[in-house]
Amino acid sequence: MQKDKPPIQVFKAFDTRCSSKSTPHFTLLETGNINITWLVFCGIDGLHPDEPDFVLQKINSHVFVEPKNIAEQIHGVSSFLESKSPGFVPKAVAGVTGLPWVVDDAGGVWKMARFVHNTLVLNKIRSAHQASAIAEGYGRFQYLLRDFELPIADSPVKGFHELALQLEAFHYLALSSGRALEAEQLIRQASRLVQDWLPSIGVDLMQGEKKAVIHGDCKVSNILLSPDGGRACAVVDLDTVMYGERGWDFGDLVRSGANALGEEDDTAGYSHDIFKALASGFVRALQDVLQVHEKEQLVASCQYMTFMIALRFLVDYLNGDEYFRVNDSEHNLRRARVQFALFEQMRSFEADMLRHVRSI
Ligand code: GN1
Ligand code: MG
Repeated sequence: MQKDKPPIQVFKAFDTRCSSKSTPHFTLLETGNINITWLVFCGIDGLHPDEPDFVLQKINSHVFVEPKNIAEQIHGVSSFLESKSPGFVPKAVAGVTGLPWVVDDAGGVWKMARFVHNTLVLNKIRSAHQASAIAEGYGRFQYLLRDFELPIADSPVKGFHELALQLEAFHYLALSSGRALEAEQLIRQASRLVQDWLPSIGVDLMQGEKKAVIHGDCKVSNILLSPDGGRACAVVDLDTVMYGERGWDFGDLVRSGANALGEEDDTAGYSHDIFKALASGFVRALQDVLQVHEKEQLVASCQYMTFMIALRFLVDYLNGDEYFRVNDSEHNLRRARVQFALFEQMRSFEADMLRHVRSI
């Protein structure tokens, strides 16, 4: 990870209320697999002197090939949400030029938002109580955006959450990658699933009608909870807001939240109690807009999204770790193994999952 401090002129090119005399202090946030994120302390908030004032990010232009679109989308979405539900997403900070981004001397595109104070961020869900708060947060996010027209209609990443491109890359790399031998077992497992399981997944999930505005990255840690964990205060990381299927968000949330071990462990630990709380919270928040076929798809979405992320990690491993940030050369392989294990665990709970969703 690039650890050089952000150029001071980048920060100064944002329209902040920081006095030009105060020297900002930057701390690298070691989370996130794509962008480089810095917490900025410049002492403008007397009420929270120990917390940062801003979150400054360099957008990864290898992944987001139109980085300015990402910043523009976030500004549009956050100002709309601010008018509907103040504080529910971080306030985006524009550049002094009035544009929602700042470009550094090397052409890198940066964005910035206000830090949201006094919240709790989890990487793993510990109770049904937390699960329902997190799921309601994502459900509410989709609900508030139900009639919103996105400023940028294109996907933030080409084919994001559609399996076709991943499958194409997988089939090619399984035959050509110099790392295929090390990943032999997972390649065999994925190939078998493509034959035996994939046909059970409808085309609508694979390609998407893409009518709903979704968050696109419903990790547990992208919801900021109240300090007691009982309420979602804010939703962060709006990089991937796009048109998609409501179930894509739900499936992503379940694969992130209903795994008691988290995605960086050596194996997975599906928790059906957490699943139940996530499903109830999500459906409750969306009950006025969730169509019958969308509700029916929720369980298949969990398998679909878990398989897809498993495949994305595997493809990236085979491709020499070009996409996700890794700590070592086996990192993506381990991540893929965890997601495939979670996928298999979820399949064995399919009937119970369906029964629960139908009972909500
Ligand atoms: C990436 O960087 P981060 O953590 O916000 C990825 C998500 C994955 C996630 C897995 C644009 O998100 O799709 O689910 O890693 N974001 C992109 O941890 O690919
Ligand atoms: Mg993200």
